[in-house]
Amino acid sequence: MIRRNSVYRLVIFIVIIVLCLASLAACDGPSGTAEPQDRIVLGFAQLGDESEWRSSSSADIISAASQADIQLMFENAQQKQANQIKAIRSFILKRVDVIAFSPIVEEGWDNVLLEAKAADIPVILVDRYIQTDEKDLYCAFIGSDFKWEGEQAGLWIMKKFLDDEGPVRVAEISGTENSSPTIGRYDGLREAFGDGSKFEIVISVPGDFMRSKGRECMEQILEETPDIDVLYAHNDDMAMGAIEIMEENGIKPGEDIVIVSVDAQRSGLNALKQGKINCLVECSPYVGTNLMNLTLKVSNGETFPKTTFTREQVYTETDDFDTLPVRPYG
Ligand code: GZL
Repeated sequence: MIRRNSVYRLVIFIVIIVLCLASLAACDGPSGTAEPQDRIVLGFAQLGDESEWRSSSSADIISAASQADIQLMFENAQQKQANQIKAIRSFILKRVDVIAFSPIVEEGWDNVLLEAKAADIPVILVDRYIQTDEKDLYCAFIGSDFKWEGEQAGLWIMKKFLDDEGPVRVAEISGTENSSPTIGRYDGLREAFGDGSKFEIVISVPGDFMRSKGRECMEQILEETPDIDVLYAHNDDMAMGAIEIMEENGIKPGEDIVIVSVDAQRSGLNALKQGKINCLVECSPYVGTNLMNLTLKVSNGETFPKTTFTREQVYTETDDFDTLPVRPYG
């Protein structure tokens, strides 16, 4: 009897131990709630703070990362490619899950992106493209179609001067040399005009997307080609700098010189309402949410689009200004 009782007690003891172990395994944490999965870590190398657009881009990415519960490592390269490369290398050393960046210029990325590839860390291009002969240095692109933007600027100018027999003299203040937006906006305008058109691009000066350089460029334009009909600026900041110089020289922006700009951020939209800019081609910096969704897909091995273009439109002097967008940042 004693023997049967002790066996019985042993069996009960073992069953209790097994049940306790099973319940511990089922309980994910002290509160019984699931331990938070390790958050995905995204390393983002922003190119700088050169413009209102860039500030909006940074704010949007930071906000979207927080909402997506993605741990964001954010580095600002202050418009230096070497700093962007250094930031990407730091992300590789830290073994982030995904790297994303806005390449300040199109070339010079092969070495660092080959290092990311060797470390098996996927790279997403945001905003701007790269030129490379290497394969698979990045897995996706999110941003704008810059050539489309340039074409829209050209088409609007052609419509504006439809009844003018020409020549129509156009001055251009372009963005950062060898960057995707500058290349696309430069080519797009010229393709819209076509060969032998009445539109003559009499001067093109690089303004690096900065307001201060937009001022310098406009001073150079007034010195070298004073009688222009149109100013085409590759972004609002340079257009605003040019407008300051025009007004300082007694020139009425939007009247004496027709102005077309790209971005349509706050300063551009305000100038449109004031009649100082005649046409704005939108370039959207608001890719944060798309970038986070893409980061999650890439990191989780799900299918994802190789290219995601932002939706953009054209705002002009004839629009109902009450319908113009209100910008969340910038
Ligand atoms: C365009 C972006 C450009 C903006 C500028 O996608 O790269 O850079 O048009 C910004 O305002 O500086």
